[in-house]
Amino acid sequence: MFAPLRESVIGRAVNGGKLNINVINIRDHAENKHFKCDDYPFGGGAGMVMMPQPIGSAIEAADPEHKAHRIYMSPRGRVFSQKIVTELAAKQDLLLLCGHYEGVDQRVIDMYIDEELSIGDYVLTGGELPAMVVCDCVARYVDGVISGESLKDESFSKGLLEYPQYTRPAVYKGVSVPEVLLSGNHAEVDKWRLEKSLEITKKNRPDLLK
Ligand code: 4G1
Repeated sequence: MFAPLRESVIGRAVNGGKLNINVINIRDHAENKHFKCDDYPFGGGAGMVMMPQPIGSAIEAADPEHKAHRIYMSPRGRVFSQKIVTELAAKQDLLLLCGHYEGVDQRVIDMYIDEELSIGDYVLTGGELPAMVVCDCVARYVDGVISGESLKDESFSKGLLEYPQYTRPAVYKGVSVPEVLLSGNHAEVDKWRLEKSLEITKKNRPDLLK
């Protein structure tokens, strides 16, 4: 499931030794004959719950001295944001637990987890994609993963959605790039970009303007 983290920007950073991503299969820590990791919920109801033993053993093996900030990816968590990315980027080690089925036994959350994070309000089959979202966002802040310039640019435009971007050719299928971008007038370009940012933000994310 975590193959995407071996590709592109994050993959290159991993291969270049800038950061380590250690993927652990809970099943490898199951102490029962068939490596079973799920069971029926006490109290009844639909679906299955992840058993505490394989998860507890996996966490104790991965982080025996509780050096990592331990996160359970869960729809019950506080909602992930760029603010939280910068918080997490300050930590030396993160451990991300992913649920499946109806989630994990509450006792492993109470015993092992520091906080719960959600990437948003929709139903998923598991916490793996959310964990990859957190990895991708936080990895960008690890030294040497991307240029410091790219990180600076985000705080610059903070609060507004981004303006439209264009590259060569100046005419594509008969459609020209906005004239101002070819003018060489940097003050006019900045003014146009701010106008576009405001227009797009007003239309799609009026909440950001309040
Ligand atoms: C009730 C969404 C259940 C889902 C209400 C964002 C979703 C982990 C996330 C669910 C998950 C809503 C997330 C739901 C997630 C156990 C395994 C929980 C998958 C699971 C709105 C299924 N951010 N969802 N339940 O999706 O793990 O982090």
